[in-house]
Amino acid sequence: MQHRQLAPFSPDFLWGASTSAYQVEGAWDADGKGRSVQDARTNFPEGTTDYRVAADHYHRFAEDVELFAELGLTAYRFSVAWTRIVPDGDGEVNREGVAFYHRLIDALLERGIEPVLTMYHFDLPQALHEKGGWGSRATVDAFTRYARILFEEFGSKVRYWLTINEQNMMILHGAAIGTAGDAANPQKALYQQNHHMMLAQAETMRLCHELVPGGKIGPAPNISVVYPASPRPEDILAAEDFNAIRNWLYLDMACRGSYNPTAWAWLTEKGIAPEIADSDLEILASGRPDFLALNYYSTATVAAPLDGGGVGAVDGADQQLAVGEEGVFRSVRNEHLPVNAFGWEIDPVGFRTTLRVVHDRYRLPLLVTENGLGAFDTLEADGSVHDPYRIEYLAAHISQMRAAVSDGVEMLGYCPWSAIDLISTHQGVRKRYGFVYVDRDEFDLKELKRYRKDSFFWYQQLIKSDGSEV
Ligand code: BGP
Repeated sequence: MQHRQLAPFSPDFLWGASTSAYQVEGAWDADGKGRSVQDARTNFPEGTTDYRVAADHYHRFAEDVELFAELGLTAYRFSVAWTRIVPDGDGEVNREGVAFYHRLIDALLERGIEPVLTMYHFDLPQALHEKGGWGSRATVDAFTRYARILFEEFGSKVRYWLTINEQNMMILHGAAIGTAGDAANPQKALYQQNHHMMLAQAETMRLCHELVPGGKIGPAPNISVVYPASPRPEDILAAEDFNAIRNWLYLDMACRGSYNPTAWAWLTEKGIAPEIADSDLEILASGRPDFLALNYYSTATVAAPLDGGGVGAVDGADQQLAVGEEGVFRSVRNEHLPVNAFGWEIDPVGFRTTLRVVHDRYRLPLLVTENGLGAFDTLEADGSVHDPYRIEYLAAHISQMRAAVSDGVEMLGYCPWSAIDLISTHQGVRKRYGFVYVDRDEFDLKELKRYRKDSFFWYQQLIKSDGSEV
């Protein structure tokens, strides 16, 4: 639909930006912090670095928050490292870790920046991992206890809470994100982990409403609509199936407290359905989100499986590149879409469609917690960074988000990835997303000095205009 006049963004729309603890903080063992699975990770692709220093935000957060204020952010989405708060996941509380997030949150609030707190972003405590991780029910209790600590500590300061970042990607791309482990039936193990995360999430949402007056909480999966490769009914069915497996499994559970029927049929058919205890259903039904957060980078396009088998897996699959599923769908390249330097398709219109479909399905306000372009940036001799490609990407997505608002979608805000350069989940430092350039290479830390990119000044102007000057 074309609108003759686009609706404005509301004046209290949150114009933010995002990071996650293990990708930005560094200081991986400072001040009593425990090791997370990310700190213990050794399977980094050749040429990439680890997260031990990252952007050294832990030591430079004050300078970074100043930059965020100058940028004009009205929200900042960050994650708390579970291992700073409870180093071994379920034991003693580390007061120094708690104090760090108080300092960060206070600095944000002093500058009128709304903190949006993710409780868990890919960095499970290594000690819990060694005891079975999300495969064990004990991790549900450890997470709920950790959540309670966060609510009690920060509940008077933080209004917006996110439970688990991209739970669906941890399950669908367990090998890429490091959750797969080496169980005899890795997929079954992953869906058992998934079930436990769902329980932890439901308990946490319920707890938030009990402990944080006025607090708002939601899940933060990676959601994008799945297109059929053609109008062939079999392709449309394949797209519906993958929509159920990729998207609705997670959002139906968060919003309705039950398994999506199509996804459940697939889990049962494959023999990978999780074990469910009687009391689980009650727990799952007891938590409800106040809004839905979602990360969006691109859409997926799929076709019906071939008779002779074959799923069209994409080489080097990461969290955005779909892999197929034998007998269900195969992934195909969408020839209508350009790709970025890392093979991810770029689809701003798909963003509008995704926002509409999710809003229509669940009728909850939406908060975009990630969207952005990973690219190779160049720091010029005069300290400038020219990133017109990033501006183009963000402008196109913001325009489509405005169209979605005009279509009737209720939006709380937009937090693109990322506020500042940080370590990519898969491609190290060289794949940059930030508005602020951090001067370091993969292995040469240099001085980690901060530089404002062209996109910084562009986003600053956009925020000043309440999103009207895209
Ligand atoms: C999402 C993650 C982020 C971030 C982003 C970009 O899946 O939630 O943590 O990494 O993707 O991905 P990448 O760094 O692999 O380009």
